[in-house]
Amino acid sequence: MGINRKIQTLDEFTIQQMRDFPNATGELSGLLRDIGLAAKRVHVEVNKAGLVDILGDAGTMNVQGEEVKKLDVFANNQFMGVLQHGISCAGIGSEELDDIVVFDDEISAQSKYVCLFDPLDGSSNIDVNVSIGTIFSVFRRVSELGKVATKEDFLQQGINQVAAGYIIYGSSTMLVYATRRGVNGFTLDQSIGEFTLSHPDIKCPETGKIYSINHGNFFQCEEKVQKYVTACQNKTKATGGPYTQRYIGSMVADVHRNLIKGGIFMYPGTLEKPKGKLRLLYECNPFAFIVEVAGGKATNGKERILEIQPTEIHQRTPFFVGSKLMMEEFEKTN
Ligand code: AHM
Repeated sequence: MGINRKIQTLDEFTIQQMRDFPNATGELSGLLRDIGLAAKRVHVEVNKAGLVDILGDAGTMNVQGEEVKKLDVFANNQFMGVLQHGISCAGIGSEELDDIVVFDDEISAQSKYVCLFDPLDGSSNIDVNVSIGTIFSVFRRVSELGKVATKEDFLQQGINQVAAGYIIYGSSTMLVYATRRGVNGFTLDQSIGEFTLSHPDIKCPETGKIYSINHGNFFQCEEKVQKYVTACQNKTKATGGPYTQRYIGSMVADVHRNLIKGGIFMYPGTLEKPKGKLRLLYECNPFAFIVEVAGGKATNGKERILEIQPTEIHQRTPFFVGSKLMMEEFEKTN
């Protein structure tokens, strides 16, 4: 029987990438494998969300003062669990946790990496069967190996990310991750329970026709954003349009679509929330890294997301991300 050599699993792919670096220890591959395992467990629960009692609120609020859904709690526990029990991660920061958690066992203290994640982004969409996702960001520690990780390991500029990625629980479940070398997408093949390479070397189209923003906030946004959105609405064939507005309210799905098809995603500051809604460390930084590696751009409207020096784990920022030329047109708007 012939072997289909075209199929490459996430593990095989990361190990193959590692072979190009003779000094690599395999820790990053291990970390990605751990994340893949948690993602598969979350995938199973997301898929039966309508059948069992995991819909609805868990009855608590997260540290952002938002309702925590039961699947959020489950996903958080899964990602935290695999990272704590693996050998590659010295500590985590999560949207669902008030503060960072550093692992103080001997093996974790020797681990090179820390990981920040949003275990289930777009959770308000769970009850209505809309795509949701997990987002993660990996940094090399700046603190001394052998000791427990510190806050400084987490409060690094996004430019220092070693890897970043997301899992989208959609019509199929996909894991997409970036290192400086490229962005690759893996689709979960349920027949073998493995993420397999389906979208090698993803590039974000230079331009596109999709703009994604919550229009309900239009009159709350600064003038520059209003002008750009109006310009998007006024695009004609002659000026590269017409444009299409697409906004699911699940950032993983919105940015994933724009990454593949070309487009711009915006979550600006509003009068009520001048810093916007999205979190720098585990929502914007990872997507900024992925989209930049794929050839696009990401800013807070004034500066590059990846150059912002974070001061707190849960800080928010306005976020604009997408195809290079669309981002440049937005930047030029005044
Ligand atoms: P969540 O973690 O509570 O789901 O919030 C994050 C989500 C993003 O996925 C999405 O882009 C945004 O919130 C949508 O917010 P809004 O409903 O204000 O447009």
